[in-house]
Amino acid sequence: MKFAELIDENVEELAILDSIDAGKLFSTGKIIDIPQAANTVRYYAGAADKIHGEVLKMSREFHGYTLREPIGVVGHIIPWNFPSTMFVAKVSPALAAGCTMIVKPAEQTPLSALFYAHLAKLAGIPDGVLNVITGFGPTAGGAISSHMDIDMVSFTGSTDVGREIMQAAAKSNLKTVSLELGGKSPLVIFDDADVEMASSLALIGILYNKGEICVSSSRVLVQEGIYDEFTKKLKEKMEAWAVGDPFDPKVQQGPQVDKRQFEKIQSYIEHGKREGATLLTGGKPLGNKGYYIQPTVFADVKDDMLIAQDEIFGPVMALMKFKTIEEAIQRANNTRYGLAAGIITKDLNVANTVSRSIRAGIIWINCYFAFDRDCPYGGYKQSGFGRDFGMDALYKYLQVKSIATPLYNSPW
Ligand code: TXE
Repeated sequence: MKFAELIDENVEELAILDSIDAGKLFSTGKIIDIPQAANTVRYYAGAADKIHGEVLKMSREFHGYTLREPIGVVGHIIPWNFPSTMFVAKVSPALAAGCTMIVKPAEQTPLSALFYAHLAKLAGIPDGVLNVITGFGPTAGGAISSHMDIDMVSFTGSTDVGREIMQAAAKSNLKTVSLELGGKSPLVIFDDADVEMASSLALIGILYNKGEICVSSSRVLVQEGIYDEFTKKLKEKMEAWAVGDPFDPKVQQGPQVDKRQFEKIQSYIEHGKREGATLLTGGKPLGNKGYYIQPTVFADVKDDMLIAQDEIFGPVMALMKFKTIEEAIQRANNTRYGLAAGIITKDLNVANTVSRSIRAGIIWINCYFAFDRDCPYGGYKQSGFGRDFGMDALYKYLQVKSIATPLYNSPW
């Protein structure tokens, strides 16, 4: 609770650090990321004294019960796109579970992690419990995933690195692994949707945090009856979107995190053009200084195009037209990922059918990005396994011990 209080007292500093490091909007850091980080810490602080096992219904001769014990030493390897959110999402349930831990922030964004460690110390968390080690992936991250004395690694990042971490865990001490990986999330918009609302959700879904968010709505499937009207509105809104200095309160999109990401996004844009998708808007860097990219939409995207299959992690949307609900479900699932999905419809039957048919860990109906500290967050398929947030995240840092004792005289 004290740690959460200190985060609240340092909202501006933390938001500034994340903006400097990642190009994130200072305003959203100050209003959303950092206050929510404090609330997440508070949520798990409240859970810390509510961890208990069960009394077992063993055969009549035994009294049996389970204990939930901390899994041990945890290595958290986190990415750069939400440095504060990721830090607290990993650290606070592990602390509540009674684990000790080492956090390795991404090399692009180490500053807020170091500041959180400082605040944790001020809050009275004993030395050695919460440790932060900065460094690069293959060296510092690799040392964590292959370490013989680390009991678990909790990772958020790319699918390729997730694979490497699993291999390192298997080759070392078989540590428990939790992976939150990439996504290519569909937003499915049906004919009965309010086009104004649907186009705004699609816009935010791809442009929030400059598209550097694993649950971005990077594939937008629109039913044919409203496709033309939707496309027109979306284009207008995209072209009015303000890109620039993340400290300017009027700006809605800052620069991409670094040169590598900036170049990766551009190479996908070039791919989209070569693959024959229609460039509806954007498609170029913005200005000649800094890693800014125009909000970009490709229309007429086919499922097998690279821009429909790979995680671009930037402000680039793949727009598709569909006819029937069956086609929408089949195409929404036509991806190796399974992190999130959105559905926009007024028809409850359609919403229920589609939400149960899409293989993804989070489904948003008539909304998008409905995050909450109480809402488990994680993937199906190659988006990984294990959950952050909610009580599921607490349980992943705990292991179950069964204890049995004869109830009366020993049966043997
Ligand atoms: O991620 P990496 P990168 C996706 C997104 C992005 C792509 C590449 O598509 O364009 O990944 O980003 C550490 N052993 N996501 O290269 O490399 C690294 O130091 C152990 C999706 O930045 O996965 C950092 O701390 N650790 C994603 C963390 O892993 C290693 C968020 C993430 O970096 C390591 C970020 C290794 N061998 C990128 N190599 C999401 N799911 O939100 C790197 N790391």
